[in-house]
Amino acid sequence: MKIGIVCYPTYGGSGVVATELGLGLARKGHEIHFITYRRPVRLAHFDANVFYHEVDNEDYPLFEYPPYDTALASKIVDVVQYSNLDLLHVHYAIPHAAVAYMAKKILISQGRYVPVVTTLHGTDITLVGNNRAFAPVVEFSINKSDGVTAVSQNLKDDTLRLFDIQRDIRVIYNFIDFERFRKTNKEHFKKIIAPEGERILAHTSNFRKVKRVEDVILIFKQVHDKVPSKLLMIGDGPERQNVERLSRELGLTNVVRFLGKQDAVEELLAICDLFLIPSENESFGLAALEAMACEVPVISSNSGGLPEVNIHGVTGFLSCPGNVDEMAHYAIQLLSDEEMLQKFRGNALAQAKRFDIENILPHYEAYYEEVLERSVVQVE
Ligand code: GMT
Repeated sequence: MKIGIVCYPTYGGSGVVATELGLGLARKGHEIHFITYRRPVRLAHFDANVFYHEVDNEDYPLFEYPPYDTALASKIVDVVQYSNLDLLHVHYAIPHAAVAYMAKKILISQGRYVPVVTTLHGTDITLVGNNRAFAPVVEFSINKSDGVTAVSQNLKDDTLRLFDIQRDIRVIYNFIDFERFRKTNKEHFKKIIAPEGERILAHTSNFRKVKRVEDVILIFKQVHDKVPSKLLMIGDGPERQNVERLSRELGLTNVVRFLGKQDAVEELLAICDLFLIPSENESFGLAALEAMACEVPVISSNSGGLPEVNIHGVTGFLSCPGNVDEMAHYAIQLLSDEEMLQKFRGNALAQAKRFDIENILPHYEAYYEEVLERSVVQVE
């Protein structure tokens, strides 16, 4: 199949999932065309089945906001025509589902039909999409997609609750590539971070409000008071300054390390004992899955799709968003009991295996086939 993939090329989960999906499909022999405004972070190596088309977003003094949507629609039309794509898969509804609809209409006017699959990732529905500034367009473009997938059952339920959706939404879970995310021996590195054998906790995110990054520091403060430990803060974003200040105020400067954006997160996870993700909302929690694949149990909130990934009392513990004391209690309990920690490590790996990319890719392939078949009938 020749598939066009549109996504945000950044460190965000949706861009990561879209890129890994494309690369996985390319390994299976599909021809993949990424259409993005910058080379996606994880698209680092040459692959004969992978093509990259950069959206040329021309700036002009008249524009306060360069018209990304128009540039993207034009690029999609161009790539579909000249690379002869069978299907377009857009990740993150805003604005990609609407832009894909416009491109589809232009192509129809040129006598060409390209079916569009939209994957909903979370904030495009729960946070931004639900905002009145975007809602009518989000609803319309979901309904006009030829296929719609959501990365968790919870996100599907939210979408149906928040919008008037007339089409079926298929749940296809996010996935993990065990070639990359697995526990490797990084003892030398562990000794540098925790020379006294301290426990190592980690958090990864884009440091936006929805992640409740302050809670990570507050939980760690309680843990550190009871268990010798270090915290790795991986990623960057708007809340970073606030949480750096908070960690200084709490006297944690020497035990919390802010590492910024990191490409090889798996190497850091390899030395960790516990992962913290106390988000206000999280449609799936790819970061939690990455930790679990590296045998790191998870203390998370119970919001969104997290309970579909992290199993309470098995792979970690879940509490209501904001319940810092309970999360700290669970963390201390787990880190103080070596036998329990080892058991949870094994459970985390076993649960992560359910989301192995090898198991999930066939679901996307089957869904593409289904959508293509439906589209042929429609066109006839
Ligand atoms: O979490 C973010 O702010 C980034 C966002 C994105 O669109 O990249 O992540 C969303 O998509 C990820 C991949 O499907 C999910 O794992 C995240 O849970 C989801 N984030 C939220 O729902 C807040």
